[in-house]
Amino acid sequence: MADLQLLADSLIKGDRNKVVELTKQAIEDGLSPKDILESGLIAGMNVIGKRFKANEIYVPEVLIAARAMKGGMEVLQPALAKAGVKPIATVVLGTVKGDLHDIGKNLVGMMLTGGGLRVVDIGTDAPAEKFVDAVRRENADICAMSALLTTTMPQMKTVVDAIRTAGVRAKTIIGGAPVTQSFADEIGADGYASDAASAVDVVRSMIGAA
Ligand code: B1M
Repeated sequence: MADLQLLADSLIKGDRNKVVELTKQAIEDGLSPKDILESGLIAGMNVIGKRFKANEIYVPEVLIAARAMKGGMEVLQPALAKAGVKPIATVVLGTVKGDLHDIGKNLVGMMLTGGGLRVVDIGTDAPAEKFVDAVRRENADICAMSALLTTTMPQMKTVVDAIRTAGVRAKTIIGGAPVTQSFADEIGADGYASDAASAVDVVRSMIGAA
């Protein structure tokens, strides 16, 4: 019988092959796709998030765990769709106009995916219209922005304003090395997170799923 704790532990170790094998086995054994996702893959990713936040592990370990998670998700996705399991919310994520840094953004995306959210990544150097279009198209709950340059931080206000003017229901969250809570307050963003693991907690509380 498939062991979901072993699945979570294998994800924490970043053992992609084992994660793929155990996910397949769990499906074959008839476990519910929702349980495999929540008690296996997401449970493992939650541990990674907590350890990353506590500085017990660093970016490479998170990336390796996220790769393992992706392997498991590829196997699980068709079963989830068949079972009608929906992601808890949709997040449009991008790095703002003028900014090409994407390592942190990608980490945030991986952690959000690991937290059970659907992430639509619109890439780097994304102007406000691209955020608004994606939020509309995907009927997104959250519009998430990353910026690594002090010179591109003002773009976040442009996006926050554009989202508001567009009249879409999405809430906004910002982050990135130079970004602070007080800047988020100043530009009227709904949320701020200092790191990828915190982004999951903040987004979950923004959608009332904390
Ligand atoms: Co650039 N760069 N860079 N760079 N770069 C910085 C940011 C800089 C601090 C270096 C320095 O001078 N000490 C500096 C910015 C100075 C400033 O504005 N105050 C800088 C500069 C000046 C530049 C250029 C202008 C250099 C030049 O060409 N003269 C240029 C700009 C290009 C552009 O964007 N238009 C440039 C270019 C580049 C590279 C292309 C070479 C490369 C980027 C490669 C890539 O991303 N694919 C690069 C890199 C790698 C860096 C440093 C060294 C590392 C950034 C990084 O990836 N960190 C950086 C110096 C540094 O930070 N030590 C630097 C690791 C990553 C995991 O952390 O992105 O902070 P971070 O993400 C964290 C959190 O911030 C948070 O979670 C992540 C994980 O916990 N987070 C969020 C991020 N987004 C979030 C969103 C959220 C929530 C949390 O909610 C939505």
